[in-house]
Amino acid sequence: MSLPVAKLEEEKLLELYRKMVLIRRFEEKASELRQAGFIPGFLHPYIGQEAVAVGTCAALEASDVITSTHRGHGHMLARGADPKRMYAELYGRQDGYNRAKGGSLHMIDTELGFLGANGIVGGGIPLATGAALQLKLKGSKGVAVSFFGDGATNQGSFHESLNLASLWKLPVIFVCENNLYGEFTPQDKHQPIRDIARRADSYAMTGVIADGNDALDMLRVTSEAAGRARSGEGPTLVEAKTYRHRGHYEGDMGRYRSAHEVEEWMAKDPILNLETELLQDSRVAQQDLDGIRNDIEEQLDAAAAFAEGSPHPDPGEALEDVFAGPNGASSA
Ligand SMILES: Cc1ncc(C[n+]2csc(CCOP(=O)(O)OP(=O)(O)O)c2C)c(N)n1
Ligand SMILES: [Mg+2]
Repeated sequence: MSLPVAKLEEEKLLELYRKMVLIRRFEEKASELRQAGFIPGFLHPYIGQEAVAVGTCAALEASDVITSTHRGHGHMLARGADPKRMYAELYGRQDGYNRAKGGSLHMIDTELGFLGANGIVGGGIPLATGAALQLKLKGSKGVAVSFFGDGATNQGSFHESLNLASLWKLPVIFVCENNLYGEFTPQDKHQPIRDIARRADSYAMTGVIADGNDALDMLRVTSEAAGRARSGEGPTLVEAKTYRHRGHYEGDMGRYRSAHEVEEWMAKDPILNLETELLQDSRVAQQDLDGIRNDIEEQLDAAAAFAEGSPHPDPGEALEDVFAGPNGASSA
């Protein structure tokens, strides 16, 4: 059951809406820019899953930290990242978040508490667990959140992290985005259970199923989990049931999914659903929503222009900020 819309102030509701539309349009535009040849490499679009990142991050404090996945743009934007510097990173330019050394799969901004996208499936889970240990040892009330997919819950890193986090009562929230597929493999062909939240039982921690297409439900569940974590009660495993609208990566046509299944989930579009709910309740006017959408278009046009105008990095910097150089020499 989600939070009743009536319980949230308009400003907060519109902020949830704005962030979800920002992610959706950022990703759609990134896809166009990639097709037009501006962005090299792989992109894994987050379209369809926006409510998970936005609802979860809305429950966090600025001092909390998150770890992400190969499908990480949505998490980073939900955390408040600047689309200009994100596009510049995707373009491989000097003004990108990591001066073009992170790219889509390893973009990071520790100042935002965004401890990185991660090309290693399940790789962010022990990082968040370690960050939670640090927060606990420092005596802070901070919380670490790890986002990961259904496929990642078959990795050893998931099980090892949940085990220690529960044993040491670490302030961490494990958010599994169950979008029903690991790459091209449906969930019933890669694991013998449907409800991943059940895996919490093995580690004596709270497991919760949430509607991953409902930002308000994600906000409610995360607020409760963060409350437990901050008061020393340890970790929670949240399973967000959701769906990616597009293929695994840009260019994958997703032909392994039935048209019926895709249609069913398209009808549960998290942005359209929030929009309908807001308008039905007359909490906001259509023109408020249109205004938000127009601002986002302008912001993203400016961001793409910024990326295009940013210089390519100097090839002489290639060995800076890396841990191993030629002959094993460290330049860090
Ligand atoms: C350790 C590791 N194994 C395999 C891969 C290849 N790979 C990339 S994404 C992916 C599927 C991950 O599925 P899931 O965790 O459900 O995330 P989703 O793509 O659905 O968001 C795989 C197997 C990888 N990047 N890292
Ligand atoms: Mg998946």
